[in-house]
Amino acid sequence: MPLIQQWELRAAFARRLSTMYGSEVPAYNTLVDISQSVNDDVISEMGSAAERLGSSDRVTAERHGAIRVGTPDEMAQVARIFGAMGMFPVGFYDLREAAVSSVPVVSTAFRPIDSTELARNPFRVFTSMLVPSDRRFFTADLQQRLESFLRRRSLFDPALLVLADRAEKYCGLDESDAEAFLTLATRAFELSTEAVDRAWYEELEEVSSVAADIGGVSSTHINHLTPRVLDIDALYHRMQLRGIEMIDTIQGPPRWKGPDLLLRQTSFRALAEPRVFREPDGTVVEDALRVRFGEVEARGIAATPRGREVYDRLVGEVEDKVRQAGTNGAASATERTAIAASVWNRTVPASEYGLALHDLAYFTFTPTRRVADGSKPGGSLSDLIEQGWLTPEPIVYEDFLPKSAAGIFQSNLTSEGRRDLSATKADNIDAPWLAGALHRQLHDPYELYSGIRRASLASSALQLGLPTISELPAAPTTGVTP
Ligand code: OOG
Ligand code: NI
Repeated sequence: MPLIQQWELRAAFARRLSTMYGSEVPAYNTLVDISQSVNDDVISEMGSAAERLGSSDRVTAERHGAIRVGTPDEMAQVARIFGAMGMFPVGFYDLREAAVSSVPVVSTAFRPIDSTELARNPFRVFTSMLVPSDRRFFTADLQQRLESFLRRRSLFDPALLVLADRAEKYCGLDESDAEAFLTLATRAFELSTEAVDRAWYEELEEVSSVAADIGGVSSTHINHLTPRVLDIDALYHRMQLRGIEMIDTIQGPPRWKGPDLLLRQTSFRALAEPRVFREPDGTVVEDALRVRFGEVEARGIAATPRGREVYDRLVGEVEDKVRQAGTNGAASATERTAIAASVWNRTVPASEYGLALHDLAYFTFTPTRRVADGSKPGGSLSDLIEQGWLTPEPIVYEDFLPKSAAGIFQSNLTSEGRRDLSATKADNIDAPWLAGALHRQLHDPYELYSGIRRASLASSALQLGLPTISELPAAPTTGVTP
């Protein structure tokens, strides 16, 4: 029997989740339709330039999902299921710190990591894990009851995990195993029809809606599935015209005169979905919960550590200016957009060439100049770019932004939750800790991007007849300082 390869499992799983989520949350289908029509318009207007950050096939199929689990063991099981599909944990996000509201989770993203696999299908899943031991959110008593509730549940069919390990070991599955794996994996993320214990759910909800969504029920579900759009401002506008209530802002960098950088995201507000509850007196009633929403995103070029510092600095600068501009409180969304664009236009080089020259974003390189006039290539990467020896091609940002993720979580919470501000972070839950819990290497996003850049520089060096090309800028760049 032919082997269904891991990337085929990944692509098929993304399609099945999309069908399943669309049947559960029909507004998601509207979002996908509008995204598609925006993308068609951008491609017909801009032609091949629209495909600078990914082919139209890749962008059309591209999704990210978000899931939430309760324990390190559940997280490790998730890692096996995604490992089956060639998706590896990348990055550590501490939403406990990044969010203003009560979001007691830490997260990573499972995704393919090498260029070939990303080009085949870049499906990624933002995966969050509850931290019941964090005293800023949970008392010792609640922690103990929450952990024992979580210990008693099992999110994944043992048969699914067996198939997952098989797929990882053999780099794929035969057809019948693939079918079983995809069926079980998709089913694991369906919304359960089981009755929710009202008192337990509400007790957790007082602390955090996210805690209730994770630990208040005995199964997990996909929280959202996010299509990629080439013009997020156009999409935002079209959704509003359709009467869909959007959150106030587009998270991430503003629309400005330069190329898309990092990630811009927005969402429509969580919709009421019917759920069954068991009341304290034992009666079972139908009610509704608002937890799942629809998100959409525009992906840009991956920023280097230096570019990221500039980004973070500009976020702060824009916030300060917005505060100053607000007459009674904060400035309007329109004012904010204008302020952000002017700060960016003033500070950041507005071309791929400028971003590469100042080492603000990641690129691969193609040798473009011929040795005709006797001149010889040499010097730093910046020199080679400036003298036209190398032409940059952007590397797409495949990860997430903690501030945007916090904003996405927050904008869809029914309440702020409760947090003990006198308590401080008292644990060692960080990237190395998470790697231990996952029993796998936790990849550093910067190392992955710079690995792709280094490989391209090595091949460029060979073609230009240079011993090596260092990816580090030779001297501090002028103008743009983090
Ligand atoms: C995850 C929120 C973060 C993103 O795209 O930044 C996120 C969640 O709500 O579970 O999905
Ligand atoms: Ni998301």
